[in-house]
Amino acid sequence: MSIRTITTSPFADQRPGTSGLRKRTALFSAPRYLENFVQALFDVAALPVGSTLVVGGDGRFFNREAIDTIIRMAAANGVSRVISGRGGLLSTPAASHLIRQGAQGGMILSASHNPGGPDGDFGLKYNSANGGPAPESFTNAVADRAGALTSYRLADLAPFDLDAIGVQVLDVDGVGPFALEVVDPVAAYATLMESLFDFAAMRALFAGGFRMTFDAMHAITGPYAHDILEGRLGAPAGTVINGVPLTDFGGGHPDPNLTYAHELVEQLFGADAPDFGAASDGDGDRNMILGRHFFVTPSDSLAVLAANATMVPGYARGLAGVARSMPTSAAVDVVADALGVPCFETPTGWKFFGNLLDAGRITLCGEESFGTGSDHVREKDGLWAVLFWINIIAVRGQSVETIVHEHWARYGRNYYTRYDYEGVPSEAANSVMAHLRAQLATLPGTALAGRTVRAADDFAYRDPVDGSTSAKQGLRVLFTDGARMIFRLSGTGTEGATIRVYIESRETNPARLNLPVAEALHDLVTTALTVSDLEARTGRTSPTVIT
Ligand code: VG1
Ligand code: CO
Repeated sequence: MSIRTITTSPFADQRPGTSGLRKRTALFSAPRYLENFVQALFDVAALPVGSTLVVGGDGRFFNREAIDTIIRMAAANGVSRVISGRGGLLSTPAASHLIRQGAQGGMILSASHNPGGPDGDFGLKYNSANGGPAPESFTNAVADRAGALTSYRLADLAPFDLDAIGVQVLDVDGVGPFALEVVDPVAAYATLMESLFDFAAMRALFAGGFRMTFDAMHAITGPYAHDILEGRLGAPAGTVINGVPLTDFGGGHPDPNLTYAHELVEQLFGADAPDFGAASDGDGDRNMILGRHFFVTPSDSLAVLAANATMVPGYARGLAGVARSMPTSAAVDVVADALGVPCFETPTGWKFFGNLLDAGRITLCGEESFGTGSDHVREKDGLWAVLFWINIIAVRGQSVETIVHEHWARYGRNYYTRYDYEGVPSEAANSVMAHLRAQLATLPGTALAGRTVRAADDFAYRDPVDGSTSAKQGLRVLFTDGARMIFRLSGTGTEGATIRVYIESRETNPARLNLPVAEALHDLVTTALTVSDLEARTGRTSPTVIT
């Protein structure tokens, strides 16, 4: 089979955002769009001849067709082996693990929590040999290359079968043999989980009547959760709901939050609720944790995992350090302080944790957006977080609610909420940010919401490992009592702009640890809306989603 060079014209809009390139499916599947971006990735990655590439996705509409094209382009760009999951399926953390087992890179096909289908979204992210999302220097170079390409390379391979587990050797003229290796998407990942958690104790917990519901939201984690929870851990059949991956996620929004995972939320807040509830997103890297009639905010979840880590075999030796994204609450900072380990504050997006993890400076990290992970892979990992919680519950023998309440009593509570305004016209969103930015210098020292502003800035990050810098990562207003208001624009949306407002206040008074979140944060929220002039500038009187 021969290699063809096909003429193309460049695309100027292929700049990856917070987590890869995300666009409407109709655009991604338009002629040459995917091909152009993939060629730009190969050109910038400059993989040595003979490299191995992992390719897989969350099974959304266009997953298979995209993988088919990527395999042919990989063969034409010097890759000699592609590893994919059966049917082209791989969760994001499982793909990260496979890359780390010896590949030179990977391409993950997903638009994560965004809806899929012909009218939904599609995405593609490049991960480096460490298994993590490529750094900003790489994604910027890809965007430049994508805007300048004039041709791409494709090999006319003999037919291959993405559903047949095993190695298929396909010949490429003038290059030699090219191998496609199709693996069980779950096996290696499940083995990794068994190496980290006390499966015997967790099996005993389920055998003792512990009940949970895991909502896979018709996305990628279904097969993983069936295998690990119902198979290896002996949870009763029916523990996993919506466990069959569908190309359109059953028409749903595969975002594990209180709004979109409503079936799960109804169970956990209803009569006869199970002990524990959890959900993951489209590509399996996010997690939502629920107890009976109880919601754990992702920022608190990270803090609880850090505080209890040594109960879990994989982390029994303790933590080297922790990290959180800037808008994530400082709950984990308090735990790090108590443990005497460093805590790093990074910009939003998992790629910023990569260097810290590679350098062994952190063991756990997380984001407020339902993302938690560790040095076991280089992506956040939804099912891993769920197993971590089950392991802690098995050791402590307490409910989720008791564990969190004891945590607040010991470390204090960081009340937290996030308001998302989706689909705002870009001009209006930019005007809100410009209006805020213009005030930053005047805010320190002023009184707002009954507090005093300590500092206000546009968050800039300097990577402590390689010294690279990233500017304009979100506007922060920091108060002397630890409260914060943060404003940033999303980098994962595909329609207009999304404004995110993050509000936090710290409470250590034992009499005030159990207020409704809306009450505890009421004054700060009102102030944030006033200072930003958000409602007048966007015409929005309420957010699309409140977390
Ligand atoms: C959002 C979250 C961010 C997360 C990113 C990718 O980005 O806020 O914390 O890393 O999604 O998550 P943004 O730019 O829209 O705020 V995933 O699960 O979509 O890969
Ligand atoms: Co995701």
